[in-house]
Amino acid sequence: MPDLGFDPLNREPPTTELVSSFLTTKDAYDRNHGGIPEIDASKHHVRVDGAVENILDLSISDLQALPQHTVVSALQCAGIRRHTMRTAIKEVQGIDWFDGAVMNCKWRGPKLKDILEKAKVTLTEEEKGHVAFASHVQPCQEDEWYGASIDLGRALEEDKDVILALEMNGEALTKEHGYPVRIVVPGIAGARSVKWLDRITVQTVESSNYYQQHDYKILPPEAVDAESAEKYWDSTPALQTMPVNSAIAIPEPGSKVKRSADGKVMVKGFALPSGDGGAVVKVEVSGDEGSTWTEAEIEHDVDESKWSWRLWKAEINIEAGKGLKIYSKATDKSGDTQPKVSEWNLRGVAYNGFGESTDLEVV
Ligand SMILES: Nc1nc2c(c(=O)[nH]1)N[C@H]1C(S)=C(S)[C@@H](COP(=O)(O)O)O[C@H]1N2
Ligand SMILES: [Mo]
Repeated sequence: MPDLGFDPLNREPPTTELVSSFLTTKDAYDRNHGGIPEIDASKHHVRVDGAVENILDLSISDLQALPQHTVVSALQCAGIRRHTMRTAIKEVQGIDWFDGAVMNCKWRGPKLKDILEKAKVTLTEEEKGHVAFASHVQPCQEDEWYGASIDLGRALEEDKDVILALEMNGEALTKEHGYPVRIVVPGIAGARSVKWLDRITVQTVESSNYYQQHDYKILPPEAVDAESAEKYWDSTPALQTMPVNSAIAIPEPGSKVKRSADGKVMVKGFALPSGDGGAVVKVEVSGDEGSTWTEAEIEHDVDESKWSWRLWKAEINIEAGKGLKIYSKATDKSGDTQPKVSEWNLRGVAYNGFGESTDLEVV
């Protein structure tokens, strides 16, 4: 395992800031397993190979010359809300992410589908292929390179909107977020949206990279520590689609909240659709541990899409007191909704129990 000799950049913004704008144009979370490279875009290439008739070697200007697509999509770390899983259930392994490991951005670049059509994939549908993405520009903590893969079927489906993003919110990607090119796979755990992309390979197996094989999986509950997890990694599928989710940004946990004259409190947050479920259509909020729910008002935005988050707000009735809790619960178009608590797993990924703000003092 490479010893990087430094700690990669991993941080998230406060959720109060996140919900201040529909598009996350500043201060998006950072998740890195290695360093952040300085890449000269004029020398950067993406090689497309594997089970294809035509091997391609695409420069950034080649990518810019292809038809460009704009996709507004949330991108979230699989570990988002891990803090709630470890505090609500029991200890897990991984960075202690709160609710802010998500950004909602306008991505732009060529479609992966168009590139694979140029390369002419030779696998048939029955062969159930995979498309592997890789970045070899620098080593990571657990592997010499970073890689991930998704199903070939998803890559080829027009309306899954998988793109090679050159831009984020109308500007070239920043180096932190993958300049000059990253994959963006809407609806899928952020781990598969490979930054500083330099290779796309069509193959019959998943990416062999550590982060596809030995991380980012919902291990069964029998895996309780690193040792007992070992025998489950190979048989557990790689995490792909993310579950419907929501989080409360305001009031912040631990804060003192003053009710209005008629006993109400304003609650604000965001909600994320499940990987294939279509947009979030309903958000409910409860100030009495889930006995009664108030439907939140979903704020609409010109840029919203089936992959984007929804910001919401609700005025709820709540009794005065200490140590109080507010819950949120989102439902998407296909009816996917959040359970009160979702199943514990060792790596604390894909937590989607009710959104919560705890330890509130309401006066
Ligand atoms: N090359 C590379 N790509 C990567 C990663 C990485 O460490 N290296 N981290 C992945 C993970 S786990 C996530 S959640 C997202 C984070 O993207 P961001 O840093 O732009 O927020 O990038 C993904 N792509
Ligand atoms: Mo991640």
